[in-house]
Amino acid sequence: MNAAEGRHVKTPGTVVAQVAELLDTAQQSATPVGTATPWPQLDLDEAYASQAALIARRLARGERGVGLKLGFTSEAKMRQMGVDELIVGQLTDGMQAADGAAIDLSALIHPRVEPEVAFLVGADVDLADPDVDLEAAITGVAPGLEIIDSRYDGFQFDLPRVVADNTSAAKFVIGPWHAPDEVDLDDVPVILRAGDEVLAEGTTAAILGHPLRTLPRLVALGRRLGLQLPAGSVVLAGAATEAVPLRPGPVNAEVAGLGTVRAVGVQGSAGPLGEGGGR
Ligand code: OOG
Ligand code: MG
Repeated sequence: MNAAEGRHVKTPGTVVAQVAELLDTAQQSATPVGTATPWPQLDLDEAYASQAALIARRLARGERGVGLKLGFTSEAKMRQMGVDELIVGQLTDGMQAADGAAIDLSALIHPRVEPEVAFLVGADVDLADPDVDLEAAITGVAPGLEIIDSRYDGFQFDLPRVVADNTSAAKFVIGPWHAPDEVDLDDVPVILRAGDEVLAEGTTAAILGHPLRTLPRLVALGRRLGLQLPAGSVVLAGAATEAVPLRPGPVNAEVAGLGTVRAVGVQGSAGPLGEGGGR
């Protein structure tokens, strides 16, 4: 063994761009990247560079950035996916669905749904400012549903792969907003249901002990990566429970005191709301 072994050799930018293209195409065609696909050994910085290139492709197609999401802020999620580090992904308007909207399952590979707590950023937050206080800029708290859809076959990935894949982000839905000082986020129950059937249960304490604790972590990561949090941005703090497969039919997440957010899985292209959405 020599000292160079185990040290990461920088991956060329063209390879990083190719990874972004591969994952972007996988998402657009709802076709997973197979485990046999040759894959460069990206380190975490390169994986975030690839994520940035992936988002740049979506923005070039006319999508707009609307916020950031955290991943693996709960033990339940880390255990389920076999990873142990908090990660950040980016949200666009193309991923957002209205509360109660139909989610077209045929446009997704193997979607899973998870309950989230969402924050609304009410003012431009300068992440370059070392004294920035993101919590002070939060003007709304809401229950959220995130639909994740790994572009890798079998949801199989390591940390750089899931980061390059924009943390499996696919769709998200935000429920009713509340003023932060009117809600209690301290260890309150979180329940994911399909109709009356409970799919998963947890508490907001599963999210780093308290969802607000995600904010300084997001600031630190966002600063390192050069991300922006303009006024109006949404932040998803991370799932409080494991994710479960998204099936046809209604699904909802309830965060006690915050209310309920809903979506409906539909097979085939989503028709007008109510047509397959109402049952
Ligand atoms: C990655 C996304 C993780 C969360 O809330 O922890 C995430 C995945 O599980 O595929 O969104
Ligand atoms: Mg999530």
